[in-house]
Amino acid sequence: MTEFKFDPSSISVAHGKVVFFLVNSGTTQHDLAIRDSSNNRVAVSELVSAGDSSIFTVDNIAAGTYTVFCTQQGHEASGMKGTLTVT
Ligand SMILES: [Cu+2]
Repeated sequence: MTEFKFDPSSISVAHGKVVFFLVNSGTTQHDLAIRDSSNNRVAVSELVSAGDSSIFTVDNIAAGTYTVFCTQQGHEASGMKGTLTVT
């Protein structure tokens, strides 16, 4: 995570338990939230400070196409989002 993007911005995983290793290589706080195609927020990580890292576990995610985004003000609009494909 940096200002203002996720790298990689496109992620594919198998359904079920998913573990994200979040690394904030930027200069401000970021998080990673997941919303489904109906705009329901499925999960959100803790805030990760600049230079810090965090394990983010989602216990049971169903197959589908999701959007990942940063919930911090203005970050998604600045490009901090991506696609999570769950098969
Ligand atoms: Cu952010």
